[in-house]
Amino acid sequence: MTLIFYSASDRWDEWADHLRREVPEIPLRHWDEAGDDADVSYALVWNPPRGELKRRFQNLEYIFSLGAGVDALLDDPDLPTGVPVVRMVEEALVIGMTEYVALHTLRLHRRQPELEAQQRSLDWHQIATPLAPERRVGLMGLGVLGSDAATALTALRFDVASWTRTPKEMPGVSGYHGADGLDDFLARTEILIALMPLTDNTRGILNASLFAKLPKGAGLINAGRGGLQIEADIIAALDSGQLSEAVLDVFSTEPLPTDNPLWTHPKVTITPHNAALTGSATGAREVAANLKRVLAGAQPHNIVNPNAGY
Ligand code: NDP
Ligand code: OXD
Repeated sequence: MTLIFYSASDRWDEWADHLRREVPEIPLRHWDEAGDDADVSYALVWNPPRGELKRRFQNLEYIFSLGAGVDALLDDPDLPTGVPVVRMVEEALVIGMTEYVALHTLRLHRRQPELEAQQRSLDWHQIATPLAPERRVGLMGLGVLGSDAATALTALRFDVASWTRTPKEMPGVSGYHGADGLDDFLARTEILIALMPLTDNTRGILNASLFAKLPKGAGLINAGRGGLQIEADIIAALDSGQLSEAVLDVFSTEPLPTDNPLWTHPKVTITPHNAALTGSATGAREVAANLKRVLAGAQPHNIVNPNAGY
């Protein structure tokens, strides 16, 4: 019942320490270490080489994702069939994302990028902004990450709404859902924050026709997935003034190629997919708790619904 680990970006030594402390009863090895692949029951992975989980591990019972988003895993046409995928839900991701959302919502709300441009040209010029209760912020996605961000935004007194796939109620947040609720949600949203998974239903949703339904000069923050956005439409909307600013953490191609025009656009803030990073200590604790559930004969929490894609 070995647990195998693969990630090109997460530190194996840290994860190994934490996992061995949390679940010493489960043998652990790195993907590249020699061993009997037939013994592997669990995989803990981020962007593993396509097709390899199926090719190597015939007795897999669960695939644990090191990230909250599982789009890349589910996109593998050779993902082992019938093996449940479990997504990452843990507190470092939640806290990190809420910091990111609060930081950039406040930056856009207070028109901080314009103040920074003024400083660069030695221009002393006050910009008056409304107070938070008069600023309408809209979250696309009110899941584990979106709901914590919404709690912080409502504590800052923003006027917050959410748009979700299924009806969602949260105190202090106006809820919209489904295709029927989208236009009303967009019409009232001055700062739009995308915190949705990338699925067949959300791919390319941040496009020209959606931007046209926002009030002119709205701000955009995308910390969900690059595949949600059409980059050329963002640039066109910024150039026409339909969008005032875009804060982008995620891109269709990562790292963002150096010749991509988003890098140098004056109204774009780029961050390198670091809105929230899975914590090795906190993440290992959650994986261990799930493995203990499995050893006790129960199902792990946070199993992905393959039909919904998240
Ligand atoms: P959850 O699964 O908890 O929440 C997803 C939310 O998106 C839910 O509210 C869901 O609606 C909504 N949603 C899904 N599909 C649709 C749709 N078709 N229309 C409208 N709403 C939809 O995910 P998390 O909050 O944990 O994570 C969200 C995403 O954030 C991840 O999938 C990942 O892509 C991204 N992420 C990015 C990171 C970064 O550093 N940039 C770090 C971590 C995650 P409903 O409530 O009805 O189910
Ligand atoms: C995630 C991510 O999905 O880091 O966890 O993007």
